[in-house]
Amino acid sequence: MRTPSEIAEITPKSAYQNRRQFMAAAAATAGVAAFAGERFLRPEQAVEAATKLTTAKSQLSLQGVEPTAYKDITSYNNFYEFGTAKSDPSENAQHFKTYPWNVKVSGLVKQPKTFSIDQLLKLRPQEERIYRFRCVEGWSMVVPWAGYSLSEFIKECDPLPSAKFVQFLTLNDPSQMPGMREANIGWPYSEGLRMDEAMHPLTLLTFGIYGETLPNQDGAPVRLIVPWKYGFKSAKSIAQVKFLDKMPHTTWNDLAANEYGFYSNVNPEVDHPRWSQKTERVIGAPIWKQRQPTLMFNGYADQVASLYKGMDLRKNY
Ligand SMILES: Nc1nc2c(c(=O)[nH]1)N[C@H]1C(S)=C(S)[C@@H](COP(=O)(O)O)O[C@H]1N2
Ligand SMILES: [Mo]
Repeated sequence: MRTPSEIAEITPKSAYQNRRQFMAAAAATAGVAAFAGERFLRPEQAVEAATKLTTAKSQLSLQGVEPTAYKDITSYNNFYEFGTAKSDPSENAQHFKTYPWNVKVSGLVKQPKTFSIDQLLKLRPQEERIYRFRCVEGWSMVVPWAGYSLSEFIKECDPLPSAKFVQFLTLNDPSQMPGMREANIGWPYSEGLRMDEAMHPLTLLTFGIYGETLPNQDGAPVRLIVPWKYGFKSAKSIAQVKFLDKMPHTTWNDLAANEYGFYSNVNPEVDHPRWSQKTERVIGAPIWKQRQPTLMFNGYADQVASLYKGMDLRKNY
């Protein structure tokens, strides 16, 4: 997804790896075993084990579709706070602290509120939602998410009638997220939805995959999933939710407005300026099934097309 101008601003991976080697060497000098790397530098941060989630089946799941392997979902990631390569998040997010965790709700609400992750996890019964997932870069997966409709959470937030948009902000903690210092992006990661999109039952407040809590690299402890939109709309590791009367600024739109719009509905008819969106590469599929046609609204047209009635989807990309 990197635009030409950003590439210059993002430290090359080799330089980043050199810095890690340097840190390990510095630790050795300080009398700490170098072979253990950063793990030894931060002994207080244990790797969180995944916890089982009890989920009910949902009518909104895809039927008769084979989900992508757990290994692929958890090792081929975009999470720039932990680096820009697909393998960076699974390598660099291992010590990310996702408990305790709070989500702060503010803006156009009856009164600001803070929800702990424990409150959020049990606010509504967890459902398994098997959804298609399509990244704007042209690859796709099928993921068995766990969560409940974002609308259920929004009802608990008591937004005012003047709220027309909702913004999601990722945790802003460069001390834990090494990629934030490498990539020159206006952190924290910001995304947003129109209120009717946010209230649509398919929009999922997401806590898990494959019946377990989210691995850090997939956006633990809570993220958004909007299955008919390109993946970058689905903000990870959400720490703040704001209700607004105006469209919020969003990270990828700030970086390249001509390439990444606010709506970002999956649409095979509207190409990205630098590549076609007509087909997608299916991650983990056998070679003869690796390319498939991209579907309008990622296959969810029957459910969501009415949200955009009368809108020019070429202008509102
Ligand atoms: N905070 C944050 N959220 C993010 C991103 C990111 O870099 N930072 N990347 C987005 C993009 S481009 C995609 S495709 C999905 C990837 O989710 P996955 O790694 O769980 O497949 O997360 C989205 N959410
Ligand atoms: Mo993406």
